[in-house]
Amino acid sequence: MQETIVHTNIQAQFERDVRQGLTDFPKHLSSKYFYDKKGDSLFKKIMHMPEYYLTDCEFDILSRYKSEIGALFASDKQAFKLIELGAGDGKKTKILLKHFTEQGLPFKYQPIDISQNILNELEKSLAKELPKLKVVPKQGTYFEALKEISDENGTRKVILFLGSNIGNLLHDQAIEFLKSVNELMKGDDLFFLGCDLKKNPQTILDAYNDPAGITEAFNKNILARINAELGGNFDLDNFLHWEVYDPESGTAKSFLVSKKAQTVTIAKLDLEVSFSPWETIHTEISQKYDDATVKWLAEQSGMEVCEEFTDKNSFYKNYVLRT
Ligand code: AVJ
Repeated sequence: MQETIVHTNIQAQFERDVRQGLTDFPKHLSSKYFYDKKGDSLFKKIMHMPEYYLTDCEFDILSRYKSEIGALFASDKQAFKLIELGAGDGKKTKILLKHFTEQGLPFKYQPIDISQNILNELEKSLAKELPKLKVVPKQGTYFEALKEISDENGTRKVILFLGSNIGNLLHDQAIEFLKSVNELMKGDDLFFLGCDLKKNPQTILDAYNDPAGITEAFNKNILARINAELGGNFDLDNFLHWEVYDPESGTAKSFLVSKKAQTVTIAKLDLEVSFSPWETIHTEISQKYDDATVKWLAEQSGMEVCEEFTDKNSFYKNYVLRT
């Protein structure tokens, strides 16, 4: 059975955020709005691009260390609930789910995602591929979902947060988020966190700047969404996708840059937005980490790093945190 979260109207929130972001200076829009049906499918394409190394690295780590990870999650063969925040298509998680099922580990799987569309697809594919697995999907944002994750008569919890999704948060927001995770965790509950690491800056820029323009389309999808859902008249060709990476802070930032002076109307918001030539809309951050920063984030949130797994190039790491 599908559990549904009672949320403050998603559409109303979208309208408020768009109005706020496009009337602020400098302008900004949140990357959480990339993910409608089109955005989900563009992100799937990104994960298959040769330049987007993150997915392959995490896939390798999980494949290589699935036994060690299983032993950690099912300590003393105790039953546990595997909760995944931002489950997506579950491609990487399925490595673990399959291995854990084969090993007869006693667990239930609770994927949480903002996209109902993605959850439905995931549930369908799991029913086919792993029919014995108990799946309890939940739709909502991480924050909403976290508030509602119940403590089922003390069953151990293992929370997955893969794909360097934490990288969309500024450190302050990440700490706030990790604190709310920590509040849920007791005893030997675990938090399994995927983090993209600092590396050659060119490798990072290439991952967010593919020549085929898939990332560009993904970034611009937020404008397409404003057009479709809020009656906007953005001409996507009048904007440039621009990526920068600061190797000191480890922050990659995405922008949409207005190629000329232009005015856009958003009918549903009764709003006119003017752009100067080369004015920016900041849309996303993709933070890159190192051990010291992850240790610091964990400590700021009342947790500690107790284990880590990396790939052969040390491009990416999965950290295990406990309270
Ligand atoms: C899904 C947030 C991890 O920041 O790397 C991919 C999204 N943006 N290409 C990332 C994304 C541009 C991705 N995360």
